[in-house]
Amino acid sequence: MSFETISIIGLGYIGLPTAAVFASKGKKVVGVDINARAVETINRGEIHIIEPDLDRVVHDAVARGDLRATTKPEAAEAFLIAVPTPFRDEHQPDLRFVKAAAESIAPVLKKGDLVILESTSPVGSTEQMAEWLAAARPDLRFPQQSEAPDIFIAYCPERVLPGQVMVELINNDRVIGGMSAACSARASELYRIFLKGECVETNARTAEMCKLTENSFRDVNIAFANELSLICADQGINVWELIALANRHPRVNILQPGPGVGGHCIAVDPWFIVAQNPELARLIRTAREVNDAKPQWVLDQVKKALADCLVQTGKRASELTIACFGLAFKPNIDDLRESPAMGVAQLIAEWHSGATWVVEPNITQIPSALAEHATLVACEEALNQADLLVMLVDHHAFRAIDAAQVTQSWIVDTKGVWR
Ligand code: SAJ
Repeated sequence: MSFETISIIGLGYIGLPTAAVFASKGKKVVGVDINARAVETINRGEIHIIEPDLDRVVHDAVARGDLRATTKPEAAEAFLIAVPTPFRDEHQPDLRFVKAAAESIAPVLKKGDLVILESTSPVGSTEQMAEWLAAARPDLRFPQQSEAPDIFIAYCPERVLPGQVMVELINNDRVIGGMSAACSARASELYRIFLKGECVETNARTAEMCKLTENSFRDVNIAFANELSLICADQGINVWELIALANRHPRVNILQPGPGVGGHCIAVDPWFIVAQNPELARLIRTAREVNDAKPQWVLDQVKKALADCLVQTGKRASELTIACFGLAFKPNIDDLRESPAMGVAQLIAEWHSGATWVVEPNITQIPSALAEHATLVACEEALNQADLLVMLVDHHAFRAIDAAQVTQSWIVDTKGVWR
């Protein structure tokens, strides 16, 4: 049976692009979100998130009548759940939104439907979701109850890079973790509607762990680079040169240090592994701790540089201006959420008695968290007038600055731009 109507629950950074891509293939897509404003925005053919090319695809799909948003689930042949899975205190995963999404679709489920969980989730979440669905619909048979179920269920994690979602969504291979082989086959059929990459089938638990593993792999590797940056600073070695040299080895590929690790995934997902296996996940936990400690270390470097500046210039701290370059959570985007650069800028602004300036070419207004203690200035002004420069995000615009324009003697460079 082909899928004529597809419902996406959660119209955020993953759900909305996925909805738009199915609609672009001529499917009738019903997007569901509890945020009424997001629903209204989408139904006007506009978007409430920032992602290159998404606006055009959503606009066209809504204009053709293939994509429609609502706050209440409706009948469909396939349901994809793409809601947030944050963590609570002590880094314990919080599945409350998955539960609410499952319970909201339960009343409209019918024999033959497919339910897919896409949200990053701890191992066992898909089985848990299946239990919630079964409890709500005792009249239907689920994969944990029958080899010939009425409802097919799979876990299929998203793995797209923010900023390149519309390309990666279509081209990346997809891990398909069905609760049975039949569930996997059904889910693969769904993704093949738009996927150019391969559907690689496995079971639900392996697929859940696979998603967590991918982001933990990156976190551990960034932690290695961040730890090297601390050791090199202590040893008087340029970490950027060191990494470039080590990476000349055919089997070495070290990532880049920075002010810490941000975003909504890499700094979160490893904790899901740690929460389930606290005794065993020692390296994964330590990597998180190393990366989370980096902003404070950067502040300490700034304090040392300012102390030196005070001695050399004979000025008071209140007379000196510190300029922070970059606030986004990574280069060439305007997303400031969960950004270590924001964290460092805040630490500096709250500690420093003089002026703190921030340069962020991707925004036009200072974020409220910084407004009280910092000022947004143009790049030129910071280069011409600030006493101490702190490089936090290696945006293209900053890499393009001519070395002759950077005349300050006091620089803390977390990205190796002004090495
Ligand atoms: N970072 C470094 N050094 C590096 C690379 C990254 O410090 O060498 C920092 C970035 O500045 C940023 C953080 O790490 O603060 C995360 O950035 P990222 O580009 O590594 O990843 P995200 O969070 O944008 O997207 C990741 C991706 N996962 C992997 O690459 C394994 C993406 O494919 C996932 O879909 C996404 O998480 C997600 O949604 O889980």
